[in-house]
Amino acid sequence: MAIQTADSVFKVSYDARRTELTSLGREAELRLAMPWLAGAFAEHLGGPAGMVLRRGPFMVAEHGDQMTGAAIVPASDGLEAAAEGIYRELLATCGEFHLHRIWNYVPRINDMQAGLERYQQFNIGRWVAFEERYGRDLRAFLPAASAVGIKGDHLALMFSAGKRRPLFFENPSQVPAYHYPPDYGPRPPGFARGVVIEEADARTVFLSGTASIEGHRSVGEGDWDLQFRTTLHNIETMLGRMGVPEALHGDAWRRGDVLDGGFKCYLRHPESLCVMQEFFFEHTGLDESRVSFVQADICRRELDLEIEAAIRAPLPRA
Ligand code: 3EB
Repeated sequence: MAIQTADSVFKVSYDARRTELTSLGREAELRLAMPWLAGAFAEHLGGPAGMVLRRGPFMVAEHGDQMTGAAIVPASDGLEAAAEGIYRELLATCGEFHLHRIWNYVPRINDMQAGLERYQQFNIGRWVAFEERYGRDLRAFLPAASAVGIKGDHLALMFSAGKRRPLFFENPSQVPAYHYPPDYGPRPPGFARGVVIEEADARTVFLSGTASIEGHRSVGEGDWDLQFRTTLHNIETMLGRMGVPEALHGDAWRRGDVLDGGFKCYLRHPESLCVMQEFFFEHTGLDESRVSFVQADICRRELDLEIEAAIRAPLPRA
């Protein structure tokens, strides 16, 4: 879970000159070449654990029912092969664990290469690896995810998996990404809109990267206000369906109705930071302590904003 705890094993940090994955005994750090803009919410995955181990290209830590890991691979050319290769390794590394959440960081995500956008190449490779592992039913195994741009030329992946099969959620006002029509690429993006993992003492809620998309169409090109409102509406729908509508209300966090976690906003244009902060804080009553902002390209050229959430919430009352 992407939750702040002192004894966490995997740390994600931003503002690195180049993307690096480092490990020192019981700790690993994924340093991302992604500009940090604002906010205090930081990701720490995992829990008190044994050692961080190397498995193929992955650094992995297991802690009870949970597994956390990350890998970086060079990806200047042929993103399709790079994605297929790293996803094949990932699915092998997970073994019997269920994938819950994957963060994908894709260099030059919107560039065209060999006649195809690099994000579309990435989607082909990811899909092929899931199909190889799960066959025709692959859609039933796709985790929550985000896929955004990163500087440099390393493809980076971070994941959270567990022994529990998650509950999967879709947004009825959006076409499931894994059913997007071929206009968006030869193979669809392989992710679920959200997952919930019910543990003994709490629930972990992963909301995938959420953008201004209705049906399968982007909404509000060039209009930050409309993109924000459409995105927020999608988030409200999803958090409602996942049983944590209160997570969008600052008051609920202050009352302790939400245990931990927060939101992360990817902004294509750093100069949109002030207006996006104002939109978010005004509409939700949340503040910098639970909402962070980074600069990243979004996987659709016309979109300027994507927002994700990782939330730990109490079990529903019986
Ligand atoms: C979308 O809804 C916007 O390719 O893993 C959001 C979350 C998006 C995850 C992915 C893409 C991904 O299609 C983009």
